[in-house]
Amino acid sequence: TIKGCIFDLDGVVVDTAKYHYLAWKRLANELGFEFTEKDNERLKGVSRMKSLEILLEIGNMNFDEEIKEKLAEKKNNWYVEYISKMDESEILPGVKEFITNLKKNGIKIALGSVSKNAGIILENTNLKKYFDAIIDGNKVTKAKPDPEVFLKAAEELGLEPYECIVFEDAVAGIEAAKNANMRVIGVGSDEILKDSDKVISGFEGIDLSILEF
Ligand code: B16
Ligand code: MG
Repeated sequence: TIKGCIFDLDGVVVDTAKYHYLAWKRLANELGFEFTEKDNERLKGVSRMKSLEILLEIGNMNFDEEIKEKLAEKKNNWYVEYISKMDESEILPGVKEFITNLKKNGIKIALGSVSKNAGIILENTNLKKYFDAIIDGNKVTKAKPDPEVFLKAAEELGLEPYECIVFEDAVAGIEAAKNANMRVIGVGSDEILKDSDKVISGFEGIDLSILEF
């Protein structure tokens, strides 16, 4: 039976995926090339530096390490500017109700994000109190699809991987959950998340039966 739920942050709990996209697009445009929403799917769940590599590959560009650090920092500054204006209204529909319901039923809750900015987002949206364990980009060294983030989350909850379910919106995140030997529910579009065990379009109207397989 399932004893813990691990939530990805960007794109699952809050719609920060759109802010990552806007900031990367701004950088691409400044460098002189287009960056589409479809391109952006490849960046979801991927670390900041790896995201930059993919972006530069799309734009057919390359820079030395020092400049790359600067570009990543520039993107992050824009991103932080966007997320610093966030509040509770940006929590995705049904998320709080679903998490509250899980807690009432004795299920433990963890955050499993590779973002180094997770803390600011949880703070601004007042969500910190819901989580029994918070694993973010400051606690992991390997980004998804590496399972590290989810394994650490399970460990901090005191659970075995098979007792946990992951909620993810990114292809890399689904792979990471599979690599951790966990069940994974995709949040988003069927087409993109076809490798997950189940797909939901969002949390509105979702009850505990979703955890049954
Ligand atoms: P940062 P998640 C991931 O968060 C995002 O999906 C991904 O787009 C981003 O590049 C990564 O965090 C790193 O974020 O630049 O804020 O450290 O989906 O694992 O919650
Ligand atoms: Mg995500």
